Amino acid sequence: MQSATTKPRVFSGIQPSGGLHLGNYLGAIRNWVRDQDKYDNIFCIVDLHTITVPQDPAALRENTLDLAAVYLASGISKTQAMFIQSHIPAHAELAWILECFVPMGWLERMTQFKEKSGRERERSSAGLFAYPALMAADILLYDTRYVPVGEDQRQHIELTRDVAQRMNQRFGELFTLPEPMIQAAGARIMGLDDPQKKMSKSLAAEAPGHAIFILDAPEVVRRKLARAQTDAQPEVRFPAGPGVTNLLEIYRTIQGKDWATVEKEFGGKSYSVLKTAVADAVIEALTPIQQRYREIRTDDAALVQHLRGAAERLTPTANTTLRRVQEAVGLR
Ligand code: ATP
Ligand code: LTN
Repeated sequence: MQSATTKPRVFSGIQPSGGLHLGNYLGAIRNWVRDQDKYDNIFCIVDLHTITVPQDPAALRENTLDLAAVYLASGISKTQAMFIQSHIPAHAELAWILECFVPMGWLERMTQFKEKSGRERERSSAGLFAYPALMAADILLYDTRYVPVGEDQRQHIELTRDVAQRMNQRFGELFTLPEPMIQAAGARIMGLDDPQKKMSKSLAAEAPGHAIFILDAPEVVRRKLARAQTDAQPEVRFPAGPGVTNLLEIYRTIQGKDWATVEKEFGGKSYSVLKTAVADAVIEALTPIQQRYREIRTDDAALVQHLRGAAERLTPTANTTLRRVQEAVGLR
């Protein structure tokens, strides 16, 4: 099925599982803002996925609104569809049907489940196990062509394609097959405390100096950068070690400069000069986002109304797909 516009449909799912960090911004959100006019986008805040691991209810509510506000503040246009997954019941309904067509063996092979359940497998929720079927439902409900994800989610997109193909073979053309859209050379920002590890929400929860959050105040940004790991050299020299390379990568990505330019700019300079320049660049990039974020969060009712409105507009599309599937399997 074709969407109403001729632009390809893109579905992005983001978990409201905690504060977004500089890696999320430079590696993902900024690119989505830049490319938003090329696609027919759906931005989904996947709260049903987030409860597959224990959450504090008040924090989940707060993180959900925060995520929506940060997206808008970062420049995602209000004309783009952005909604909360649990506001459209068809996601959970289609997920159930898909679960009945996904063999346990496929789910057991999922790397994310193995990693997240770890040694607590017996105690982890059935929802965590079935997570990929819900993700498949998100994508398939809207006849999605492309799904922007990190490399770690490729396996879930494969499973989505596999279950869609399996049902298409059995019942006729029910679903459009989606493709992953993986950034060829997106910035890969590393942890400030350990530049061998990718900056991530989960590591940030354990180590306060690991990540700069999009909503960090300027003095917090400066403090975290002042403590960031550098090299064991007296000044910036090339080839630089991972810590200095990461700081230069942050600076370079924000400023849109190439490597040769930043090497000339910082070669022979002290680490404190470098760190001050990085802090200035980060603060300059984040300050307008934070200002808009604060404005948006002064009116939560309007934000919720915006999200509800998008869900209402998308519901007929989601329900059309759901009905098609229900009829095919004999539920209507
Ligand atoms: P978690 O720790 O829960 O896995 P995360 O911080 O790694 O979370 P995701 O929610 O998995 O972030 O990713 C959201 C988006 O941000 C994805 O498109 C992902 O590729 C991108 N992203 C995440 N971390 C980085 C990073 N360090 N550098 C660049 N892009 C990143
Ligand atoms: N599993 C994804 C989040 C996610 C998603 C989706 C991404 C849920 N549903 C649909 C793309 C499309 C993650 O953890 N990043």
